[in-house]
Amino acid sequence: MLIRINQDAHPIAPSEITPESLYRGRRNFIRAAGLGAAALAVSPAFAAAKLGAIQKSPLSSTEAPTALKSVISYNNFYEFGTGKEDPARNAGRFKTRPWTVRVDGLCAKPRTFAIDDLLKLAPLEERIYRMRCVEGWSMVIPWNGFPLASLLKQVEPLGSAKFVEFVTAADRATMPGLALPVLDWPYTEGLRIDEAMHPLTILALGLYGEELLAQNGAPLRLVVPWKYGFKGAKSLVSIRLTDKQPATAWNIAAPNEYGFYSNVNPEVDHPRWSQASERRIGEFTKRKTLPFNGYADHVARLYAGMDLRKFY
Ligand SMILES: Nc1nc2c(c(=O)[nH]1)N[C@H]1C(S)=C(S)[C@@H](COP(=O)(O)O)O[C@H]1N2
Ligand SMILES: [Mo]
Repeated sequence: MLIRINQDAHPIAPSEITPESLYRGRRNFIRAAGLGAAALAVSPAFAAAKLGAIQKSPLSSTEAPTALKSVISYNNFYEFGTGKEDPARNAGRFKTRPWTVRVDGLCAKPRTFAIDDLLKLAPLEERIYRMRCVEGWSMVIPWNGFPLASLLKQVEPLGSAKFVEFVTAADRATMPGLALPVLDWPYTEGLRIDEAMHPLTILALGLYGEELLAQNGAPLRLVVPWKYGFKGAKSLVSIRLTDKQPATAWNIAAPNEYGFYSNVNPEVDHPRWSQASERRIGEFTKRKTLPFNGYADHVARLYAGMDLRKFY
């Protein structure tokens, strides 16, 4: 069962965590053993390719990144099922190439980008970000990507563009979770334009120096580190500039639980989960959750004068 690396029960004991070197070694072994497309297809964890040159960023956290094994096996991606291990297990038929993302709406130069266009658009950076899920767990993930602003500038947003809407893939043939009526598919998300243009907001194409695996939102996903994880829409197909606040899939599903802003706020509990503390995957004692997930110095000013209990 060499290729089934996603079967561990969580929480993960430190002793169970596979160091990255071992993960790479195992993958190289599988390649060397000549296992073909069929073997790779059942385990998207082994389909990733190494990314090119990656620049370090002063916006990275200095905290220790969560073990790669946890990052790729403990996921929320309901299009592949609602269990934490479902995405890694069920994403094997999902195709991430060829892939295009449409960027349009209120802009002068709407355009469809292929993944290779995106890779030429801006230098890839490493952004080590704290990530916090509304369910009460957190990770530190070394994303590889570039500011969303670099992409938006290419299409020349009009002054009337006040929001950005994100729409993600919804392919019934390869995403078994779409058969479940949990969300109003496709998964959609939104940001205010100033949030979208903020330097912390990135599009990620990889993590740990390799292309994203399907379970993490390949081939590209949004990452907004001061907001709850569900803002980070995976496997994006469309980015649209609008003048109205976009509807979001979680807000449609449960408006009293998920607001448009979704800023990490230890003082505003989710109706079912306290947001005051969190469990960092790989650790046992809980940590206190920080306002804006620790990014207050960067982003608190975006919300000056707003009642963040009302705009949750
Ligand atoms: N398309 C899509 N994007 C999604 C989700 C999803 O179910 N579908 N889940 C969200 C939630 S709740 C979280 S916490 C993060 C998890 O990202 P990760 O699995 O890469 O850590 O993805 C977010 N993006
Ligand atoms: Mo989440």
